[in-house]
Amino acid sequence: IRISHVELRRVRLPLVHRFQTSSHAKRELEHILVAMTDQDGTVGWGEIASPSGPHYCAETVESCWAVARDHLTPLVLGASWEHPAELAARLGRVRGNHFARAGFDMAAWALWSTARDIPLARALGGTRERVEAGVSLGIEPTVDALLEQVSQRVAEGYRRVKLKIAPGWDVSPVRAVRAAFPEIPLHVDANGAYQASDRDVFRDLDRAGLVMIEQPFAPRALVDHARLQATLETPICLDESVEEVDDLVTAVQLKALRILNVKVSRMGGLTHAVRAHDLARAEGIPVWCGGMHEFGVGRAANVALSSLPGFTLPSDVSGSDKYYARDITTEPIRCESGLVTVPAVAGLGRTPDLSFLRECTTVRI
Ligand code: OSB
Ligand code: MG
Repeated sequence: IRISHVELRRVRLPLVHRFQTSSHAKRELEHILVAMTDQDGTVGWGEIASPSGPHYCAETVESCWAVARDHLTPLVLGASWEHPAELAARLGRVRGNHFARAGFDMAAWALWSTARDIPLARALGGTRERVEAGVSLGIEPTVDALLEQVSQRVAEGYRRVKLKIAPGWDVSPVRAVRAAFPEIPLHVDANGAYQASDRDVFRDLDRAGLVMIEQPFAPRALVDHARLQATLETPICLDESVEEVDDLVTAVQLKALRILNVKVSRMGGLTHAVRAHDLARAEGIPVWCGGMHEFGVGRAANVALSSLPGFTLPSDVSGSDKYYARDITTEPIRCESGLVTVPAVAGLGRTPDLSFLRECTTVRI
C-alpha cells in the first residue's frame, strides 16, 4: 500500500454534560481527524483524541497538530507497506507523541481492513460479536448530582460505573454511591492525583467493594503503586503509567498492577494496544479499553479493540448520546442494555457524515 494523500482536520463538538477530572474540566472537545487515501482511492479514517491542555499527558491539540503535519504526514507519504504494523514501526521514528501517532495508526488499520474486505475487529484478532460497556462519570458539584448521573446510567443498562476521584472528592461520594447502589460494579479513577502518604483514603476505598482503583499515583510512580497494591485487596489498574509495552513489562515485574486499562491513544495506536493486550493476557492480567471521549471514528476503533479475548471487563465505550447531541459519523455508536455490537462490515464500520463534519471543522489541510 502506498498512501497518496493525507488530510487533517480539526473538529469541534460540544459535550452534552461538563466533565471534570482531578486535573481539568471540559465542556467541548477538539479532536483531529486523519483521512489517508491509498493509490486505489481507498480511504481510512483515524482520530487524534488529545485533550486541549497537557493535563492527562504531555500532548495537546496544538502539539498533535504540529507533529501530525510536520512529522507524521511526511513519514506516511514516503512509505510503502503490506501491513499496518509496518507503518506503525515507521511512525515509531517519532518518539512519544502517542496520541498523534495513534490517529495515523488507526487510519492505516481502517484502510487496510477496508482494502482486505474484513471487519477491523477481525483484522485485530477480535472474537466477540458484542462488547460490554461501562460509563465514566466526572466529578460533580454535589453528591446528589452524582447520584442522579449514576441512576440514569444504571437505568440505561451500563455494566459498570467509574467515578472520577480527587483529594476532597473520594471516600464520601463513593460511600454514597455504594449505599444507593449496593450491587453495581463500581470503580474509581484518580488520574494520578494522590501521594503515597494518602494511606487512609486507600484503606477506606479498599472497603467499598470496588472492582479496581485506577491510577492513584503519578504516571512514573511505579514503585509507589506496587507498595500500595501489596496493602490492598482491591486491584490497582494502571492507565497513565503505561504508555509503552515496555512500561507494562516493568509494571508487571514490580507487581504494580492487577488490571490494565488499554487506551488506543495513550499506547500510540491499535498496533501497540494489541501488543499490550497480548502481553497482559499472557500474564493473566484482565484488560478493558479506556476512552478519551472519542468521536464516532475513535470509538469505533475502541469497540473493535474491545472484541479481543483479553478484554474481560466492561470498556469505556459508551453510546454516542452519552457524550454528544450528534456524533460525526453517519450512524452513532449505540449501546443497548450495556452492550455495543461490533460491526461485521469491512473496515471501521463507521464513516464520517461529511456534510456534518464540514460544519464542525475549523481547520483543514
Ligand atoms: O482517565 O480515562 C481517563 C477522559 C479524559 C481524560 C482521561 C480519562 C477520561 C475518561 C473518559 O475517563 C472515558 C470515556 O471516553 O468515556
Ligand atoms: Mg483513567
